[in-house]
Amino acid sequence: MSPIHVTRPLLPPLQELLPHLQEIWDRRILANAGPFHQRFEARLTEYLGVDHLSLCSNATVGLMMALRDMGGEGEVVTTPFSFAATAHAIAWAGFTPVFADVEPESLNLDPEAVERALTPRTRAILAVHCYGHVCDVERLGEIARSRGLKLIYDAAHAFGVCWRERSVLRHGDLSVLSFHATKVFNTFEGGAIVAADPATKQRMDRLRNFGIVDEHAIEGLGLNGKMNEFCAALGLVQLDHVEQAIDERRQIDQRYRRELSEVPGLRCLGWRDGETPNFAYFPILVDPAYGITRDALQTRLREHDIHARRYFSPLLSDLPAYRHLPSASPSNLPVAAGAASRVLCLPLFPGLRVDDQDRIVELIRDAGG
Ligand code: T4K
Repeated sequence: MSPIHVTRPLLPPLQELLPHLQEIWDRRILANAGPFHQRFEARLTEYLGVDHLSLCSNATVGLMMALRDMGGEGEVVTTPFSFAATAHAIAWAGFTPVFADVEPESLNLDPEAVERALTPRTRAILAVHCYGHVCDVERLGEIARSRGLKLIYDAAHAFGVCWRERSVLRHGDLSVLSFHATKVFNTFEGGAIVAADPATKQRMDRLRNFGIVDEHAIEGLGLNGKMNEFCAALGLVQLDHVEQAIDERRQIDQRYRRELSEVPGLRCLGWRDGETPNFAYFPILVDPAYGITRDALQTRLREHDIHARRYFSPLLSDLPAYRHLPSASPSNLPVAAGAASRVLCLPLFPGLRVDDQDRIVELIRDAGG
């Protein structure tokens, strides 16, 4: 039996991509906002229901650009319960991360903890729609507006997610998507920055291309954050398949939920009313009542070549780069710390076979004490 990983990339039939590759080969335009880049950017903007979107090379660079666009220095309040890219982007952009705790239900930033973390040096809030679950966008929006702060969303997990029937990417000043191989929608590597207004999109377009305005002028501190023609062509083809992929994800999610929700000591993370999810991850929280620990359950599954992952443990506040920060103190982050010690993300991807999922469920049921 082959191993079952936490995810497996979505790939379209190769034949659908080959004509696009032929076009690239014929044209020899490989990069720098070529024809596939332009077509994919336009189609994705429409598909996601947003107004202003800039493709980029990956979400980490997208976050760095979104943050660096603020200029200057200061603090950015963020969650410790995320992938390393979230805090690293803040640091690379020249700001200091300040960690605030998360809410117990969603494991997203707790607006009250955000308020407590604000200081005169705060410049922005960087919230993460963790697992594609929608942050408390209304309250975070109010806090940012009333304090004159930028509100940026790490939407790496939130491709296609809606809140109250509109794209969640319409909230905040900027939202950044990831199209990494492991995501609901992938272009091998890639990402996009969604902006609230055309002027911000124009700044993002320049930033990702070294700050080049035209042949004679380069403004500001740009970098190379461009998506290439191969990734853009793949993105166009992937768009034709992503809805079916999300539907398959929904069915797998529902089966896990049905089979695991009654297991004592296990909690499946759910959504708030008003969310249209993308089923990006299937996190469970393993409580003492389950009988064995999260780590023991992960090991048990691994013995059967099933590779569930501890997204997100360790907390960002425990990483050597950040643990010296006053906000990284465990007493400041009890909810996040509890989740990091109990969370396990189960395999979830289009193509996960029903019999394999049944096997995973059975192992989890049997492993509990
Ligand atoms: N913000 C958030 C909240 C994020 O979660 C991420 C990325 C980012 C920002 C940054 O986005 P990008 O700059 O990457 O666009 C994985 C991904 O590498 C990472 O992109 C992702 N978050 C994170 C949650 O998960 P690892 O270290 O777990 O990856 P890895 O290589 O162990 O892959 C996990 C499993 O996926 C493997 O066991 C097998 C499978 N896999 C992976 C790859 C790369 C495949 O089957 N094929 C593949 O090509 O971080």
